[in-house]
Amino acid sequence: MTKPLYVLNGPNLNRLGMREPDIYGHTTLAEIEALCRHAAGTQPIEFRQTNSETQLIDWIHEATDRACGIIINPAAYSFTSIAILDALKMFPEPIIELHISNIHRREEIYQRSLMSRAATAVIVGLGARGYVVAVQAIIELTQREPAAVQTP
Ligand code: CA2
Repeated sequence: MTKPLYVLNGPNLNRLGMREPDIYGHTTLAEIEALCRHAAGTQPIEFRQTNSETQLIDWIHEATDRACGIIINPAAYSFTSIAILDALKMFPEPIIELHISNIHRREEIYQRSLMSRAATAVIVGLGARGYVVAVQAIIELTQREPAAVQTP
């Protein structure tokens, strides 16, 4: 059975497309979900959003038992949550951390994501298109054969 890909979204991202379009664009989270499903083709996706840190941690634990990869936009928890970082560190498959905006061009409080230490790759600043790129990349990463063990 094909393992699902988890696409997890943190606080306030349910308001995308409604405010601050100069930073986050005009695309709503529902539209982003549709883009992800289209990009994923036959790969099943669990696409979720929560405003709760606890819920994100529980979903990462759930993913650890059943997912082939995680794409996560932890939003503001990127800069504060060691608990989410610890949960991500337990996840054995590829993780892509994603931010719609280029956090490195923003105010200092938005620049140092704690999550990046656990991420296989990080995508920032591509807007909603970043999710499509992340889905394509993580499918490629998860389908890659593990490196052959060299025997003498
Ligand atoms: O660029 C991103 O994807 C962020 O993760 C978004 C977070 C922000 O704290 C990060 O620095 C970068 C904030 C999400 C706030 O969502 C909004 C949605 C609609 C309108 C305003 C904010």
